[in-house]
Amino acid sequence: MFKKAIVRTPGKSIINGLSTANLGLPDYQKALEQHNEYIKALEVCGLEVLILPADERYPDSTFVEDVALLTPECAIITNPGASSRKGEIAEIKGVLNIFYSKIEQVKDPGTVEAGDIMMVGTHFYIGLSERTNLEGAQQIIKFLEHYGLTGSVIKLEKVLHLKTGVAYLEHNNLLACGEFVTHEEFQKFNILEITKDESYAANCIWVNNRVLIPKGFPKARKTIEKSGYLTVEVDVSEFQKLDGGLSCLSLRF
Ligand code: CIR
Repeated sequence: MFKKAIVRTPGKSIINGLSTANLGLPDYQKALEQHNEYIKALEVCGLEVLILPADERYPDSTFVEDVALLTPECAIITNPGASSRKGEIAEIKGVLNIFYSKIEQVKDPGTVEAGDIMMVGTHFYIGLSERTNLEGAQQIIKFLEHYGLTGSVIKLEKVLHLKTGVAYLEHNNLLACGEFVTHEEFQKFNILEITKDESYAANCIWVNNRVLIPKGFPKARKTIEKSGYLTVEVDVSEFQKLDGGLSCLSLRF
């Protein structure tokens, strides 16, 4: 169970965020409203949410998930592969000091964005992507092993981050889309398939027996509800325009 979450309010500079989505520019006001709804949804799931102020210097800083991996044993600050996002790590350090006494940090030439890391109990799958390299993944695995946890790497073919296409919903259930549906490493899970036309909905988050899902993906919602979960729908259209999903918007621990 998670108790807390950290989020960062989007800034006006969000319109300059990185994107491959081709869905147009995000609307700042709408993004703010959606962010508030997202916070409320986390609170509905029982989380106490720490809301960090907007940081205009970093257009993608609302995607706070990417800059740290939070485990029950330690926090690991990442080293984003996107150069425009590197400065975000200095900002998160001070915040994590409040909650964690054990803090590690990925160093160059290793790069990692934690959207590439999926936690399954005490094991962490690390996607090798354009943002996360093998050196970075190996540093993460070393830190994890130091604290009695484990990690392994998964090669990505098409998606931005591992969790763009896969989400662990506990109880051995794995939401998966595209390249991950038949991925060898994931066949031990009960795969709940998300069809390609609703691929954005593969990025859901399990929070204390509920599943937050993006608004507007009825097939995905049905699949998840049929598996016994209560869902909470959140409209995150403005973040989708920047390739960001539900998981990217918070650090949950
Ligand atoms: C980026 O490209 O870095 C942001 N526009 C989106 C980050 C999404 N984060 C995630 O999937 N964990």
